[in-house]
Amino acid sequence: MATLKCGGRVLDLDRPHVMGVLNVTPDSFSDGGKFIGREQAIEHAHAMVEAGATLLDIGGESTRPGAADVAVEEELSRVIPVVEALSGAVSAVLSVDSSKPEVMNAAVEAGAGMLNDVRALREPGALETVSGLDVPVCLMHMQGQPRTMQQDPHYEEVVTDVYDFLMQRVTACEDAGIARERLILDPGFGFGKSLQHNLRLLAHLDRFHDSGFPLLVGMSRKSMLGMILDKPVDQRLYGSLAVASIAAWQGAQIIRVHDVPETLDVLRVVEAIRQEK
Ligand code: 7PJ
Repeated sequence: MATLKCGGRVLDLDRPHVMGVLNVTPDSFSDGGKFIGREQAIEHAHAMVEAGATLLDIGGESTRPGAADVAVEEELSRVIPVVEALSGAVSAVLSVDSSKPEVMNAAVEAGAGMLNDVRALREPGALETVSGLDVPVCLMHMQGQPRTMQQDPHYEEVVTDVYDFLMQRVTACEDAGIARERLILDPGFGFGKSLQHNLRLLAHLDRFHDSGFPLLVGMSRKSMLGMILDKPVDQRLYGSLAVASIAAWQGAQIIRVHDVPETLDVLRVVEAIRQEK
């Protein structure tokens, strides 16, 4: 059985998992800062775990296209109290979505069992910091920086380019003393990618799965769905479920979503079919 050791918890990687998004930012695009209040965030976290989320991804820095940078003190004050309140109180693995070494350190100290870095540990000090922590880390591909990444994304061949980037980050991690067994990969849907880039990556996700690393994907409510459907963010549930099922079918083990119970139904059905492959 393939497993992932997340601090005190062990995740069975032979089946797909739902990671519930818990934003503690005032400007996150898809829930409009609805869960910015600490009490509300914690309440929402409990609801997602009760609905079956086995991971929660707690983020205090909005990485939506055009979003402003957040100072480290501000990010710490948004994220750490929520991790402290949930650690020990919920059965889910607590993941913290951050690129800042200070936040990563404090998060694991407060009980986080996983780190999620949209910059794939490219910030100064991030590799060294994670090397000293004993939790898995998700390495995500992003071209450019959130503020400008959607202006003119460009690839020679998007699947190969993203794959090669992730393998380079795997090597950088190993060189820094981070064991392969701690690494999770994510092609980074929507991060410096056109609609066609995103669709090609999803259509060829099995290539990433073939690398042998656990795969995390996040497409929930994203603008790639808005572009296909011509619908605003609050009307992208069915589109989100469609892409979740296509990712799970190709072996993605962690699906990062806003709509937990709906996605769980989809994953159960996909998994039942996959058993017969
Ligand atoms: C992702 C993420 C993603 C990983 C966000 C949003 C934007 N982390 N953080 N993968 N997206 N690993 O939720 O729409 O796709 S923030």
